[in-house]
Amino acid sequence: EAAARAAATEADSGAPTIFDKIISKEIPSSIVYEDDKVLAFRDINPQAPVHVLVIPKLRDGLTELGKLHFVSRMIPILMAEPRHEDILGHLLHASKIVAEKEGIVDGFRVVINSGASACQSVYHLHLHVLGGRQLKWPPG
Ligand code: DGP
Repeated sequence: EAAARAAATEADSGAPTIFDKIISKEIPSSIVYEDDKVLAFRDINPQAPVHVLVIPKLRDGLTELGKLHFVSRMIPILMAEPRHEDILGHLLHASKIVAEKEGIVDGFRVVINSGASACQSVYHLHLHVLGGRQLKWPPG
């Protein structure tokens, strides 16, 4: 648990993340859905038979926040303001499209790990879409 927290804190440097290279396709990923605003791709370390990440294409997870994303320890979802409602809603809607495409509409989970205490490891806003098995509650 301490190691996971340390890794999450380490990852929170404010620098561009691996997801920038996934968006630009410098790093290949298994894409499930893509449109002009979001990209959905399979998690490299799946925690369920279906484990897809949905991310906004613009760095820092939201839109138009400019230099803010270089501020260390900035948790993407905490940067949300009313003007970001469209992209936040778009991300949630995209998770529905992913669930339909992956055939998990009988039961699935959408998760945003936020900050070190939640073991966030990539500081680019992302929704986890998990399904394809019986999920337990509460999560660990
Ligand atoms: P979180 O802990 O919520 O920050 O989740 C980050 C997720 O990103 C984690 O489940 C693993 C995944 N991930 C990290 N690097 C890569 C990568 O290079 N490719 C893919 N497909 N997923 C990645």
